[in-house]
Amino acid sequence: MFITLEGSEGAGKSTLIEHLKKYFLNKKIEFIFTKEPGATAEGAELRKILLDKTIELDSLSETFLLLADRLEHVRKIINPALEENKIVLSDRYLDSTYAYQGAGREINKDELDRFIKPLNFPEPDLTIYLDLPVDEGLKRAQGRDKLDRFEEEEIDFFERIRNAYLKLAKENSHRIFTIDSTNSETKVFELARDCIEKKLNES
Ligand code: Z5A
Repeated sequence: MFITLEGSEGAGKSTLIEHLKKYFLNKKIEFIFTKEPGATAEGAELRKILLDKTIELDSLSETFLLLADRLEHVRKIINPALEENKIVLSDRYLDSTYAYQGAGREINKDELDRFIKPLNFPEPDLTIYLDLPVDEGLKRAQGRDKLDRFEEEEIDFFERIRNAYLKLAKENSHRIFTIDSTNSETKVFELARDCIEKKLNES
């Protein structure tokens, strides 16, 4: 089963993943935890460029680097694990590209699809989207020392991203489950756990 986690700045994905890791370990459920960008050795090099705020990238160049990272990720980690029937849990995946590059960088969806579709990336069975008002997410993220290339963007960029996620969730209700991330950490975990358990029982 392929599960992805999505959300904008500071939505709480990393926090939720720590709870889910403990839950899977306790339940002795075999899983692979992974993330984008940067899960493979090659992707880690691409991640450095993508997050480096001293590097100016054209939006399409940024997209191609993210797609190269995803191709390495899918071919070297995701597909082999799915073939072994493992649960794969990825922190960000395809919806991030539609939200950040599509809505955030304002690349037309048809143009994005022209590059993405031929790559045949597998569709997640379940996507958990953590929804948070932009100002709250930025407040949470700004607790960090250094902001990366994305985190330095204006508030409108993040508003477009949130709206795009909400639209994606509406259009893909068969796989995207939205959690209100203004809930407590524990409540967010419980909602995600219940949703994953339901999906596991169905499969
Ligand atoms: N990107 C892209 O543009 N296109 C793509 O296709 C892909 C990625 C795949 C990767 O950044 C960047 O790549 C990302 C999009 C872009 N940039 N942005 N922005 P990353 O991997 O470095 O970071 P991130 O994915 O954005 O995650 P994050 O900013 O670290 O946020 P998070 O993991 O969702 O949040 P967190 O670290 O779990 O929580 C933030 C704080 O909130 C922390 O202090 C927590 O203790 C607190 N928190 C968490 N949950 C709660 C609740 N429920 N209540 C209160 N406080 C909470």
